[in-house]
Amino acid sequence: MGTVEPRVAAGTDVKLISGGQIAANAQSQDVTDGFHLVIDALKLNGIDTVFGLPGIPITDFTRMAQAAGLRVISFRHEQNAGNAAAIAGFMTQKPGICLTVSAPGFLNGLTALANATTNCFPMILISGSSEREIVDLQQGDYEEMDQLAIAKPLAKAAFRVLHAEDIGVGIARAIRAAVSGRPGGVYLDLPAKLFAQTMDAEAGKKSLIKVVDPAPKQIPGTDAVKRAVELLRGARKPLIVLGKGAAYAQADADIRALIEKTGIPYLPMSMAKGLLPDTHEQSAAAARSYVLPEADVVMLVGARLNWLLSHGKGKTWGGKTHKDWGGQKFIQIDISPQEADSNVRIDAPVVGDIGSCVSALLAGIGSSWQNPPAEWLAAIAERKNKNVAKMAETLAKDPKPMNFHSALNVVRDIVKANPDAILVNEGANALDFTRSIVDMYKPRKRLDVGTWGIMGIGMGFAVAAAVVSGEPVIAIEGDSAFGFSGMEVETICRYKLPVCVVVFNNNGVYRGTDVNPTGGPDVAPTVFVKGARYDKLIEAFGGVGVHATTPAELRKAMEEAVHSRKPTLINAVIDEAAGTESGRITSLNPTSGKKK
Ligand SMILES: Cc1ncc(C[n+]2csc(CCOP(=O)(O)OP(=O)(O)O)c2C)c(N)n1
Ligand SMILES: [Mg+2]
Repeated sequence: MGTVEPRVAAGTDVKLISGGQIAANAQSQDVTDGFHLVIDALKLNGIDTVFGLPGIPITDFTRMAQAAGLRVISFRHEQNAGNAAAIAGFMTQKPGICLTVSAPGFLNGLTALANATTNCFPMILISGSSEREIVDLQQGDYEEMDQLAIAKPLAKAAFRVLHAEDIGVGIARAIRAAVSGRPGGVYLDLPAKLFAQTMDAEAGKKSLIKVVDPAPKQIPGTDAVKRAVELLRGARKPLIVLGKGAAYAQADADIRALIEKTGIPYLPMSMAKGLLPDTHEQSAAAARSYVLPEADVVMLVGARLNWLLSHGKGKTWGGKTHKDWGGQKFIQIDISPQEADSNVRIDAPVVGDIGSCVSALLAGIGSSWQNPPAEWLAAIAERKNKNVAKMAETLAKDPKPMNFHSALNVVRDIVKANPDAILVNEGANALDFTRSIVDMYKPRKRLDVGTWGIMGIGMGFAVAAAVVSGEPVIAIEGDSAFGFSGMEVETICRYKLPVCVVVFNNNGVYRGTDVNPTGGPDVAPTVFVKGARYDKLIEAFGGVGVHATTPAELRKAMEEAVHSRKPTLINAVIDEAAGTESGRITSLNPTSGKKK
């Protein structure tokens, strides 16, 4: 890395010394350095865990952070460390920290940062970077890249710190940007030289900032609340949609009170499942395709009208064509004033943090609230009961080989018996079936592919969920999905985390039945090695591997895993013909216009 030339704070008489000496010197009373200032700034702000992967220029940082009492969780690939940081942020409302090396490590972490921004998860990607003078002149430094410029469009905010005395401000700005307003991913660029810069310890300490009120409440306007309450009061067929913003807000008691006091049926989006138990009588989840087009007033709580809600229009909402408005009026509770009208007219935007908005609405509805008309509730109950009965029938079957339903019937029981366990979920069929079959009972217990439907979150989320909560984690993984982060089973074993990974092995992406139309030796692009034994993978690292071909075997293995808290990977063999193309979103596939 060449010699270090620390920029020294004015008024100090610190000598220029080499990197090795700095570390030794930094332990003396009067000198500190970039390494320690970053660590101290994080600790000062209540950060207790860092997810990352060591290498130049942050190897020593990871050692020093551990020595200073931070928990440093080291991964096998930065994307997984980044996903861990992002979901830790979602679970705790504190920014999750991901630490990477320069250029390639930074790029590996960037997908997680972009995904965090898209999903409104607060995280800070801290990447070391190479010599600015060389990078900016493009003179070919080791891992040369203008990382700040690349991160900017994908992050909520991006900063670079060049001088040790600015570290306090840099960390403070990164924390505020990550958690205030709509949370998101923040990039913090720390050039190699910064870590070794020294300054007077006392001045260094004074330069740090403990962020006061990092995510200030945002109180909605009284007019906006009144407008929303009136619209809701006049509704004949009201519906509430809970999004993951509502789960993030940790306003669980007030959200439940609002739903129960108004008597309005609600739909939880995927990661809002469990905000109220999925078995709640007001849940309309099992009658989704009935309530969306039928509702006349829909209140969105921390849910955006993006593709997951068919943009609030089209046939899903009762519109004539895929672009037509269905006629619903919308109330939207969201922290971002720019969210309303993104897709359809929002008649009553309520802008503020979810907690403040929901409590204002609770006050606004008062004590003389009339439940929605009985016909509306009865019509929903009728559809719901019918669908639930139909599902129960399907779940009771015991086909050979095991299919998604018979396997998920087991998972459903295990989650019911362990409502504090966290469920991580990715795949296509493995995702969609799990979401609709496995009931959640508590808030923020379901973590999944989110807004992008991204594969690869599995093991990063599972590690973070276990580290942050100490609760058992159950990861239901499509075999393709698992492959994106599968090497982290070593990380799970290394930290002895109570994670039970269940690979739904149907021999491929969506299905294992495709064939190569040319008859050539290559298998079809969606097909993997048939009969693969993913359970063997975890055995290499001392974990428990189980091969399960029946629901009974799966049940036994899952019960043991949750009970023993031992790292476990169950290879659950699923009928390779059971899945559908893209799971539930087959229609998003473009179809060829060319006649075959
Ligand atoms: C990063 C990323 N790459 C690719 C995809 C496309 N994709 C969607 S689901 C999926 C895998 C589905 O197969 P599997 O996980 O085995 O689930 P199954 O349907 O077989 O249960 C893929 C590759 C994606 N969503 N994200
Ligand atoms: Mg599969």
